[in-house]
Amino acid sequence: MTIIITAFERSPDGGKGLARDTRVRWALEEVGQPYEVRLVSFRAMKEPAHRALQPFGQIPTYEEGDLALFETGAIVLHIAERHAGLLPVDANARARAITWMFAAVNTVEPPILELATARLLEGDKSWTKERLPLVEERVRNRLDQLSTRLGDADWLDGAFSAGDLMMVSVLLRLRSSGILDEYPNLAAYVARGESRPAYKRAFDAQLAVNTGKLPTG
Ligand code: GTB
Repeated sequence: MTIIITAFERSPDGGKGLARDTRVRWALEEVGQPYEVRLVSFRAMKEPAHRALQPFGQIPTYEEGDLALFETGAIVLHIAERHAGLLPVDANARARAITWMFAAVNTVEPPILELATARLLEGDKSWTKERLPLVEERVRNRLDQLSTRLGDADWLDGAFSAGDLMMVSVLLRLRSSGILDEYPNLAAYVARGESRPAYKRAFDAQLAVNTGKLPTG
């Protein structure tokens, strides 16, 4: 069954891999599933045909035969449950890996998104200068905790899993802030994720869309 995902026709990040289709591409590359991409404009995203797939008018979506999914956490979990490579076989280890997926999107991502919003969308507001340190503090608080838990391990719980895929994807959004570099073990963790061949393939594929350059190698 052909897997079709949606992505920005032109991502606002110009191909830095920060739009959320990258994490879905990465999961599909990790498990070796081919996929097709339907590119959507900002206008098309808000139209009924796309909202039937994604009620909030966003990308990415995932279609596979009769199944249509949205929300990257749910999409990556679906991929990980149906194909080997992203979740441990042992039931308890599997449950813990899924826990890290939820931690990534529910606990770590919100303050990171708040920071991105404060910088990109509210940078011109009179109160932003005063508010920004508070928002950055919330991000640092989460990174302190995550950094302590990761310690000098390569991955969050044993072998690389969908939990790491989601956590690395979430942390990548922080890179331009410089805050990630304050935590050498987290910066190295993200770099480890990015150096996986599957991540590189996913990154190159989204870059090709946004720059018109075909992936090499
Ligand atoms: N919770 C949903 C999920 O995980 O699937 C969130 C999906 C989402 O936020 N999609 C964004 C979108 O469609 C694209 S990824 N936005 C358009 C809209 O809401 O109208 C978020 C994103 C956008 C741009 C950058 N960037 O330019 O750096 C990074 C991330």
